[in-house]
Amino acid sequence: MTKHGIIDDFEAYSEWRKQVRNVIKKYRDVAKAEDLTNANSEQRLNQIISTLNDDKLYIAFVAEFSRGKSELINAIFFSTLGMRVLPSSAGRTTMCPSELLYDRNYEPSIRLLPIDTRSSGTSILEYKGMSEEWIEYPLDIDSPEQIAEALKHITEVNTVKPGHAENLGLHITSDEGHEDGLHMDENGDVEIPRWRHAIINFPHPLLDKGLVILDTPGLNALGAEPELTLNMLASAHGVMFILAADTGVTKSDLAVWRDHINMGELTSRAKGRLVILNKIDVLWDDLRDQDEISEEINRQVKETAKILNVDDKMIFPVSAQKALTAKIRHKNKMLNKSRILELEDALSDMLIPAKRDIVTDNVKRDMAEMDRSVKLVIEQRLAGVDEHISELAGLSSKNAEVIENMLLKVKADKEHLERSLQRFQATRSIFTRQTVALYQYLDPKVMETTIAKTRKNMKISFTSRGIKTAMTNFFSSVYEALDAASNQSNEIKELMQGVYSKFQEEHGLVNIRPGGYSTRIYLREVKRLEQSSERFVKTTSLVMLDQGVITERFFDSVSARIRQIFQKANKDADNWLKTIMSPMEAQIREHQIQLRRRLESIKRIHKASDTLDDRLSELKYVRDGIIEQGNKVRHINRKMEKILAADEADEESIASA
Ligand SMILES: Nc1nc2c(ncn2[C@@H]2O[C@H](COP(=O)(O)OP(=O)(O)OP(=O)(O)O)[C@@H](O)[C@H]2O)c(=O)[nH]1
Ligand SMILES: [Mg+2]
Repeated sequence: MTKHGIIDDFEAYSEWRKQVRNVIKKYRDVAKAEDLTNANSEQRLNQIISTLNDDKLYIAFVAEFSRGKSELINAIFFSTLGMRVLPSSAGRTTMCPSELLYDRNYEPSIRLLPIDTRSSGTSILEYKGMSEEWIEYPLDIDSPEQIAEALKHITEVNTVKPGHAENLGLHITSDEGHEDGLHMDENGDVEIPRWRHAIINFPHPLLDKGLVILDTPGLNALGAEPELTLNMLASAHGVMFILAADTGVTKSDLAVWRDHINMGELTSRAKGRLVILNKIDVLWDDLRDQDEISEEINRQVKETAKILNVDDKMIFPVSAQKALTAKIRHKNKMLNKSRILELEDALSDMLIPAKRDIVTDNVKRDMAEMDRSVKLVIEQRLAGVDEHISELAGLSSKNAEVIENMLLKVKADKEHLERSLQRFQATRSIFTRQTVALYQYLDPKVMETTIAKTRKNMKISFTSRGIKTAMTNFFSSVYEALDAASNQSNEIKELMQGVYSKFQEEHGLVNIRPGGYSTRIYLREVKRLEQSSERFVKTTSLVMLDQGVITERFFDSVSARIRQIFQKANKDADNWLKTIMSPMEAQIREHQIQLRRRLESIKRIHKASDTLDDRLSELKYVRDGIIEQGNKVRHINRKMEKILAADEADEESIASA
């Protein structure tokens, strides 16, 4: 088979994801048809399916201006449009961070968030939920020219007085030699971006399958919009850092690398980064032979690797511009020479298997939990029928007295269960009380108050030290809330464990141990934010004119992230509380059904309306049905395992099986 490019690999990955989704759907349908699920577990299964549906792969392109980020995106992803769609030109071009994605629920369009929204203290993330704040222009998907024209909006600027720029937290540099920052012109005006953020909704096949591309402006937007670094870059699966062969590694390239990409311990996902040495075509020289040129490129790669302190293999020399031309004009030789294919392979080798692993792990974990409770129900059904069979088989004759005794025993069992159920209802109210407390600790609204308080404290303390204290206090409150939630969830778990074991003891139900709720992942995320904040306080100098505004913007994005974490923690707690209750409820329901069935059948024998043999053969028939249920579930599970374990080469054989 030929070597796959990123486009083929990504298609194969989405095809695989579709298979995983389908097999889970099948599981859900079978389990439902066999009455092995309840409202909660169905909801959980649907959730797993919808997570697989909106599974996204984020790739961000980051660099100083004019290194060729936009051109590279055009070359890798958009050459099929037959032209350059993302604006790419000398000097500063992309003026606002631009997300390229596709959401079928919306018409193709470019949506732009005005720059003045920066003064509102509301994050981009939050604005995403307020469609009326964005200016929208439609895209005509049949006309690449119209698309290219509409995308030019991302290059737009406003000319304003410096005071206005400062109020928006945009940094003005007086140092002319400095590449980043805004400069004043001879009239004392500055050019600032017109837009704060752009979302391009475009039905490209890869975007449709969940790829999201983030093109960033070189114009120190990362510094100005901390949300990009804290949120979008931190959660990206891949970050591409671009350098240009004609400029080498400049001071400001290094600053971008150090501040936003190579953040050491802050980004544990070190493998999701690639360094691209673009514009190698400037080294193509007709007077030199191919070997000499390669040697020169290698030399630059080595030097770059040394400066950045990374492995040579992490650096990919390419020519984005030649690659785009070669792809559009179908020039194979030039395409090879552009070396873009090596980069595309590396990109997909790095991202797609990692993404598959994450999906596989999540599905395995979620489905194992689901499967345990389904199997418990089957086990219990089987045990119930078996008990019933041996009970009846023990009756050698229709001795009226024996049958009468049996009837009394089953009745007593049933009453016992009903009494336990009443107790269970009483526990339920304790349970509810405790869950309310848990929700309270994780309440995003409570966090809102803490955020507001911190913001106020920061406003009145303009020293680094004061800001540092406000931040430290803020993080302490966050940790406190998470700790309290953790303790509360342990209490709930213990309560439920007590209820479970009592039921097991008294009614011989299958042994289930409730799972726990862990705040570990949120703590890790908060820790990461805290580290970024510490770095921020340390590196933000007091010399900056607009430090107050910058700090505020920074805190806006920290708090937006915290808000997100609490929303997630809250939702997870909700799910956990459901999973902790539902196996218990499922078992009790099964137990009730069985007792009723036993009572019924003994009554019928008692009234001599049924013979013992009839009842026994009926029960054996029921038993076979239960075994068949187990087989069906096992069969789907095996299929799921096979799909999850398959590597790319096996895929077609599974798809056709
Ligand atoms: N020679 C050469 N020029 C390139 C290459 N890639 C991009 N360029 C040129 O470099 C300039 C900047 O390219 P852009 O794609 O706009 O760069 P960018 O990194 O997106 O820049 P900003 O949007 O300003 O941050 C344009 O004039 C491109 O034509 C390349 O591979 N070779
Ligand atoms: Mg650009």
